[in-house]
Amino acid sequence: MENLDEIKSEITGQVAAAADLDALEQARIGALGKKGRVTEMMKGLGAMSADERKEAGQALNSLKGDINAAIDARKDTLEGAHIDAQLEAERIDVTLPARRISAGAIHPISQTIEEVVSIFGEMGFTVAEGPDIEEDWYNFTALNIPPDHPARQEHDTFYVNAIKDGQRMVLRTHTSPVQIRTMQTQKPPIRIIVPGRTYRCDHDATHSPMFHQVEGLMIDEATHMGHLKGCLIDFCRAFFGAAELPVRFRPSYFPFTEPSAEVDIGCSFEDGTLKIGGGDDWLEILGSGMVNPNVLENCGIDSTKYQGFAFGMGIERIAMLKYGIPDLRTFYDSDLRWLRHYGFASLDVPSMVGRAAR
Ligand code: 2NL
Repeated sequence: MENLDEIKSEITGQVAAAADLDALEQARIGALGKKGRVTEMMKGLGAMSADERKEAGQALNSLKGDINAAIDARKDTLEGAHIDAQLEAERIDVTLPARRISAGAIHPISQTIEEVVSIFGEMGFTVAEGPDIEEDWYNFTALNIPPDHPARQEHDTFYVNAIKDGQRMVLRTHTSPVQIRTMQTQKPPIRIIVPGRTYRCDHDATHSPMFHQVEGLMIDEATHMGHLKGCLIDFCRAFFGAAELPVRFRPSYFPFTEPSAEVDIGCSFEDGTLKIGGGDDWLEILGSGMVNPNVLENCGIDSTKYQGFAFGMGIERIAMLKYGIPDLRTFYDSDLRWLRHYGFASLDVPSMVGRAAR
């Protein structure tokens, strides 16, 4: 037999010199693999006498054990080095300042619509929506405004090129057409709240060609003026957050309601600044009335069996009053500094509660 000590130092030398796990595996195969050096020597044992075999077998087994021990030790070292290298490569500096998160803000118009819808939602109203481009009949005629009615001029209507049934289509001048569509398709009792964009050809400090309205409609067999008053008084007090807010109903006229009433809330002007609640002044908040029987009949509802009330308000106006926004035009400027000032946080991010991030 060859000199086992020399073989051992040669192989353990290769093992110790293996630069990575692949090289180590090659060294193992070279010694202990199917055709490895030590394996080949094991094969020679069969040709020996019993005494020789015993001695050589023990020596070879001991050599095998030493080589395996050297491989295991080298493997531990290489794996440790691999993990150290990985830790070094993936090191992160946790002391670096975090990236800035710029949070968006809810526009005051959206916030105000949300508030109105939620107050009427608690009273059992559900939201209804409809198209911005309407047929003349839904915007005017069904609402008891016939073609020659003077109210048509007051509405400063935008006409569009599209024509349906010989009639020019219009940009809706109020959200009432949605109530008309609802009355045509749903059976009473009806309780809906209708937020949306509306359009009138008018542009100055207090008018925008596009603005927002919320209208409401309730129809049932025994709905009366008392329901209208209770519902709208509760709304005004909830919206302005004043339980004792004075609310006044002032006779008015709309073609689509009879009787009609404008709703005012109590306020005062001290040193030119408006204070809502108390005082000896009044501020108009919304228009309302009992739905004109002609309107019910136009929608196929039996006006001898059903009656109801309706109301409408301008969102920009009530948002300006509640949040102290002085200029209507700023709603549509898309000025981010304005939005950061008047906008609302969408999430309760600890440093931004109640307002947009600065
Ligand atoms: C206002 C006044 C109002 C209505 C809207 C309405 C709708 C139907 C039937 C009857 Cl379908 N009425 N809407 C009624 C009274 C007043 O709005 O000043 N809006 C800004």
